[in-house]
Amino acid sequence: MNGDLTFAIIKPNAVRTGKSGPILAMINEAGFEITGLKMIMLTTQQAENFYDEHRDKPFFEGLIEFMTSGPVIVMILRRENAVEEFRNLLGNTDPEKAEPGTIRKIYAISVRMNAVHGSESDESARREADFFFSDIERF
Ligand code: IDP
Ligand code: MG
Repeated sequence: MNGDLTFAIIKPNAVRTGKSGPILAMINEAGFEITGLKMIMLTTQQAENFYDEHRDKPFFEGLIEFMTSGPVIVMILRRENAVEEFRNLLGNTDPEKAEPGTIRKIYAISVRMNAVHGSESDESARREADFFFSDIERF
């Protein structure tokens, strides 16, 4: 059975351009409950640890530079089959390949600046939520 928790980040390009509100509305309208939320500035070390699996990729350095370029909004989201449903709402990593109506199709400005992160598995959702939220910051 799939879990009911996922973890998301509204990335710097979307926060900077005032898209947080419309993105949060899309998330709520898609049936997700927000059970943790805060705006933070990632340190380089936090961003590198968060994206550890991509350390050897050619885009890693640019990704870390981007993710630390301005405030982000980190969130814990709940709904049935959360990880898969949220990835469906996000659309493809590359906005040119994303389906119409998905968050990335609407708000991404490039593959790197693709507006929102969503966990890829129940295991990474737990790891990522624990990375950013203490017990008393979850509701
Ligand atoms: P995902 O966010 O859809 O799970 P991943 O492959 O896990 O995609 O990549 C993590 C993030 O790294 C992407 O969301 C995007 O911001 C960035 N990224 C991935 N591939 C590229 C690329 O080819 N060029 C630039 N940035 C990339
Ligand atoms: Mg990923």
